[in-house]
Amino acid sequence: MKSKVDKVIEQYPASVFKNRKEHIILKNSETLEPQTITANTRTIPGIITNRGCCYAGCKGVVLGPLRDAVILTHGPIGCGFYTWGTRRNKGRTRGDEQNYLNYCFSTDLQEGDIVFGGEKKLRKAVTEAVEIFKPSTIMICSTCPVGLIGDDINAVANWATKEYGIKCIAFSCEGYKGVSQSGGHHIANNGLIKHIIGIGDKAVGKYSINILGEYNIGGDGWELERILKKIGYEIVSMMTGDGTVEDLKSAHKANLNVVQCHRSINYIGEMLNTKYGTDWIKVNFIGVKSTIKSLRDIAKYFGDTDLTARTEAVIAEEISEISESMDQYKKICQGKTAALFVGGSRAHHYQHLLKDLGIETIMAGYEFAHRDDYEGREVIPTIKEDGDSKNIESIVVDQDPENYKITLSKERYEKLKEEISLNYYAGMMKEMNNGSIVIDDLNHYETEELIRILKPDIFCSGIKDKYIAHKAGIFSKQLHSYDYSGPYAGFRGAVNFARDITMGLTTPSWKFVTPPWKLEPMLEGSYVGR
Ligand code: CFM
Repeated sequence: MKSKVDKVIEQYPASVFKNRKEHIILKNSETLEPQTITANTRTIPGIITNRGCCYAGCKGVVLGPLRDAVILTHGPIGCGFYTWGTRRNKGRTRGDEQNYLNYCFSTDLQEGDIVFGGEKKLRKAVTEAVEIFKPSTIMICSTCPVGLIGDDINAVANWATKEYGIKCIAFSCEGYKGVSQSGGHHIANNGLIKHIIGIGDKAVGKYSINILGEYNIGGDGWELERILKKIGYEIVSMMTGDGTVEDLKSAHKANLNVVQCHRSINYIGEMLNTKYGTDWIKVNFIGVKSTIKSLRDIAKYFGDTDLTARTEAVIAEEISEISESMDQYKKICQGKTAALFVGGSRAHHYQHLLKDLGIETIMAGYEFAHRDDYEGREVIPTIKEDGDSKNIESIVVDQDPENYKITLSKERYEKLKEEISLNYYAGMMKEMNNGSIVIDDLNHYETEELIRILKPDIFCSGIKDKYIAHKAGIFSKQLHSYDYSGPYAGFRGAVNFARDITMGLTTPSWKFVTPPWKLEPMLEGSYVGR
């Protein structure tokens, strides 16, 4: 019998089929060979992809949430504007500190600047920012035309550092570099390691952690902070949701790095491990069961009886607060199916929360993840061609003689490695059900077709494709911005998500939409635009 994947693939012309075949996998738990997927390859021109650009990954994703840095976009105004706040990374001002999240800084390059060069304008913008806002840090982020005309943003950053005695860092994250956002993550991570992390000397306590790859979308980071502080952890820095450069400076002092989004920040996790000896563990705070597991794993790392007892007490308390609501919502959600398509980690993380509600994920895909995010870090040495490696710097760090420390003995490390994801991520594919579909860089045509063939009850994705699902009479939930809701992480977040999903599923609207495949004469093939 033909599989669902075959049915999709056979509709492609042979040339497209050749390009896409290795990006679509039908999970087969029986095969003894590990299943591999092709990922992180350049988008084929002409395909409508949901991916963003390198600048979006650097400025929009990793640097954007930092409150106390002026992040100056060197480019035409659209790039700055569209990466300003639309990702819903939230931040609260503490005391009289600097907070620039409300501002959008851009050099607003015009045609004349593109022809005659934009460096002068950039210097002027830096001067203006210094005079008006007096920031201690300015980060300059390049957009496509800046790379094309060759403005030397590093020279401007060096000049500003000397001239104004501030920290001014240049990020050459022109949109066309690498494959997508993921190249931008790498550039931002390199910059933070080179210029910021390691220069602070804040004294930290025994249970000190950094939270890596948590961007406080819809307030997720605040929910994690609430739970972790209740247990007794000290959060040295959050990278980078509601984060600050000031906190990042002392991130190397923390005793453990807790990694939420592996794709966007695994470079920092690894570099901190090599340079300072800090271990990282992969966690997932999306989902009730996975939050519990993550909290237990962190406690296991520290191996302290009191901390473990406190962890269990907090878990019990939190569960008693939410279980009644979760059970109510579960009654409605139970037995439904979901298809997920998000950037580089949420298509995995959200499977856990959906499972808590009795919803099965039948398809999951990433826009720009790498093979290790699908298959696990063990495949990294076998990745032949990394689409980002051509024009994105890979930096190598050495042990820091003064600050390198080892927290665990060799024996305890080896023992613990068998119990928890220590310096390791297993990827999404291993946890998926037999017969489910894993798909890389899903395009709009495939979105339409897979919705038509699989008919999931929920399609979780983003603003670019949400309405494709709605036109098919299928509820769609945005997992990037949460459709103005959230937080969805941790315990209280799980209830918010359950409520929103239940509302979406039970709204009568879907009954009023006739899916295009039920309309004559549109029985087969693509329906959007007809
Ligand atoms: Fe990580 Fe993210 Fe994601 Fe990502 Fe993103 Fe995002 Fe995302 Mo949108 S850092 S990879 S580049 S979890 S902005 S907070 S939701 S695509 S799945």
